[in-house]
Amino acid sequence: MIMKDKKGLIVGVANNRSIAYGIAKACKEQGADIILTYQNDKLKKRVEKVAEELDVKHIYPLDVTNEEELKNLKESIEKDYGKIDFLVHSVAFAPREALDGKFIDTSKEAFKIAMEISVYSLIDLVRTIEPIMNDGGSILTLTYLGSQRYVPHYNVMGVAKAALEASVRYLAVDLGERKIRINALSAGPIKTLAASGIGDFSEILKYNEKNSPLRKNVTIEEVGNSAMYLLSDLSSGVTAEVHYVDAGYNIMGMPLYEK
Ligand code: 0WD
Repeated sequence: MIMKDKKGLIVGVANNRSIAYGIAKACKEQGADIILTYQNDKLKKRVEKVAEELDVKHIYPLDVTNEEELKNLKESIEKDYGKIDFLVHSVAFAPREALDGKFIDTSKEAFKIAMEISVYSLIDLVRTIEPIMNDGGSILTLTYLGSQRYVPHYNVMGVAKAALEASVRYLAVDLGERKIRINALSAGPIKTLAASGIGDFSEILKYNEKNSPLRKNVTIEEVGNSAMYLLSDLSSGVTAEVHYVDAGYNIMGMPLYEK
């Protein structure tokens, strides 16, 4: 049991198709004790279902833009669990109109929202939770190739993910003093609630399946297993890294074609 005696907070489960659910399940299967949050009352029921399945004792409300909820979360975890060993940030959002059409038309408002929810939330969450993490703990956030390359419709979210990956590097130095590690996992496209907001997402899925070295799309189980490695002591020498779990798609310089 790779995660035996480890306790961890996983933020970003919306339902049982979420990447965060795949991560929670993989960690649970390896013996971890999981703590979950729900964004709002609309999502609470679905998170409760996941909690029941994964034997999660407590779920707490957390909208990452709500400082009061964040403060309460830290206090509740400290009271109910004591110190924890790992933290997963699997949250992103941009207004729908910014994920379609041209990047040049991104409004200042959409830019601010995308940066606040998808990037600043990591810094805020890490600063708040770090005092209740054990030395040698591990933190993981979720990113996407759109941070490095042009991907149709990803637009402002690509810019946010670039800022997220840079934040991981800066946080890694601050956290390294306590041997706490932080990494980003860059997942290939997966059909989830968040992904359904991206224009023509099914085309992106088809293209990746056809053109990745493994000729397939990845599953939340595959992402979950790789995430579990990064959250476990098996990766104790790894920090500030962006790890691709995308069936190899990121190395392609040209689409595959049939002769
Ligand atoms: O193809 C994909 N699905 C990929 C997703 C490829 C590569 C990376 N990712 C990233 C996403 O950008 C995100 O950072 O993985 C992370 C998780 O996304 P997901 O699993 O694809 O999507 P989903 O199941 O919808 O979970 C994201 C959740 C939200 O769901 P909705 O769809 O309702 O926005 O993030 C949470 C929420 O539960 N979330 C928030 N949580 C707290 N406070 C907030 C907020 N303000 N906003 C969104």
